[in-house]
Amino acid sequence: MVVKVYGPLRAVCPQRVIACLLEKDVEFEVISIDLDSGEQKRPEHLVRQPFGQVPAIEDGDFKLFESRAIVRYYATKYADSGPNLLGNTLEEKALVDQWLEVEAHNFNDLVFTIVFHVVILPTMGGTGDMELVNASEKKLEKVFDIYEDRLSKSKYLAGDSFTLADLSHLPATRYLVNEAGKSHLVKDRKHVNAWWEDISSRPAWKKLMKLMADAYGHSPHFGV
Ligand SMILES: N[C@@H](CCC(=O)N[C@@H](CS)C(=O)NCC(=O)O)C(=O)O
Repeated sequence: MVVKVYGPLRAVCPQRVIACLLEKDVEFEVISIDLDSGEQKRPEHLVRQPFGQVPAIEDGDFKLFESRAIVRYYATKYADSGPNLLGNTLEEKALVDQWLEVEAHNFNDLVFTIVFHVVILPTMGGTGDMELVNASEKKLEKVFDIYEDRLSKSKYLAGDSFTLADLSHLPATRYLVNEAGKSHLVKDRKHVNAWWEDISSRPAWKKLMKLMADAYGHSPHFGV
């Protein structure tokens, strides 16, 4: 059964799901939802995602939305094939959950604010609020300091192996580093930088980058 991922491919939240499907070698197709024209708010899509956002998936008769719930679902469903993205013991699994929560509640919104005001708004003809960007960057510096400390003690966020906790950071960090010109936040921190180099070199992530390049060339436009 080919998994249907309602995208678009360029958006951060669908990329979280696609990165997981590629890690697990699960066949999928991306059905692009046009965020620019507001297709995500139309009744046909609200049936899939009642909050009018992407991603949503259909896997046979099973439907699910919320990107982090979807990656947990596939990491569990295909626990025995491909890399173990969930941790082995109860404690390892709890650490994966802990860092997934950190990504969702301490990291994601700050990155979104920066990318929105530096990349998206100007593309739409608006002017970004640089005071807000600077304030968000200061807060994000502190979050990255905590990551630096953590990653000085363990190779990946939840322990010795790559898990959903790391995977979940890939799409937004790429926008921050590559599109918003904030690579110093990563590069200035030895362990965060090594972690980023490692996780963004994974074959599954490179496959996703190739899909992006094939679809959009070198200018993926915004997609957070
Ligand atoms: N918590 C949701 C957030 C979904 C979300 O923010 N999606 C963005 C794209 S990354 C979106 O649909 N933006 C368009 C909109 O909100 O109208 C998830 O992780 O699935």
